[in-house]
Amino acid sequence: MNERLDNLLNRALGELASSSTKEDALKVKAAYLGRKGDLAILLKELGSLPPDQRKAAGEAINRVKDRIEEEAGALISRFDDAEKAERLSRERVDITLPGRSQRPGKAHPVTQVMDEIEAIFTGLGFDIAEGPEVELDYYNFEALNFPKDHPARDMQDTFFIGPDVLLRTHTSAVQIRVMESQAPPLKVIAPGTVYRRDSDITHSPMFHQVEGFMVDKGVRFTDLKGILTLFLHALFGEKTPVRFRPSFFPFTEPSAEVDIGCVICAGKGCRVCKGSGWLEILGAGMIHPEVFKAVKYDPEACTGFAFGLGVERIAMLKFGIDDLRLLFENDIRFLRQF
Ligand code: 2NM
Repeated sequence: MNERLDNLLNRALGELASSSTKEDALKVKAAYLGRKGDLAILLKELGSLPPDQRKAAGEAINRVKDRIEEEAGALISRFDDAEKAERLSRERVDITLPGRSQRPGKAHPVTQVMDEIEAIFTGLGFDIAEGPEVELDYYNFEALNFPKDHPARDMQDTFFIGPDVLLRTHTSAVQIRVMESQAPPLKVIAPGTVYRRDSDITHSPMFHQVEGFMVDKGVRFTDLKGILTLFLHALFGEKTPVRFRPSFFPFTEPSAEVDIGCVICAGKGCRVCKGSGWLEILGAGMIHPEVFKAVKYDPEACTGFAFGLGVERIAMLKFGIDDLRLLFENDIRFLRQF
């Protein structure tokens, strides 16, 4: 019996030693320790031994069984450890790789300039007002003292929706609505989208304006000059030259156009300022008594100034954009630059 056990143990250890996979090792283990394995056969034979030899033989079989179990178990867990180590290195995650970054979105250059203009005027105590883009002829023209035959009212310049309904051509219409519903003193700007039947390299049928006004007892042309000069210095820099030229608008008297020294050539004369050294940037004036009458203000009791500007033009000058159409194409490669 002992010799058979020794042989069996040696064979088992030899087969385990030459197992190259976990599956091989499991087969060897089953062949010796399984229910129909070699050791089970020896155990069955115990009954045929003389009674005085059974105990020692049983213990010997158990020692061999324990030894094979121990060796097989150790080998199988070495295969398990090797497989785990291989999987860990194959599935390794490199936590030092930089993450995929996301570009934050930002405001369109026209919106950026609009926000900046609003910040300057709210800093001076102005309120912000809004109004409808589909407007009545009355608010867009009539109350603003545009004569019935004024060329701006022409079908050629204005998008009419009906005989008395149109797309607003300026945000001055908002100013009329504000004055109609509130008494002076008032300091208000109206930023917004406006529409004109104009489309070429320098005109878009849809563009943006900021118009503003201030009404109180004793507002003078010097207030207009002071506030607009301060505004232009805030927007283009303290050293920017500013000049006022006489002009004409139906809703103001007297009226002025406001120029700044050319930001492109510093006043030397270039293509953008057409050699003059100056850029027209604002229209302004003292609000016409007829406008006050339309909103039922007493022109003898209060005075006011008003102004208007085009946002796209200012954005082009501030950012050095030479083609208006770039502002409307929404090409992400262009927009990312601002
Ligand atoms: C301009 C030029 C001059 C203007 C006038 C008014 C109102 F409603 F108060 F009469 N709002 N905006 C005005 C005056 C606008 O734009 C070139």
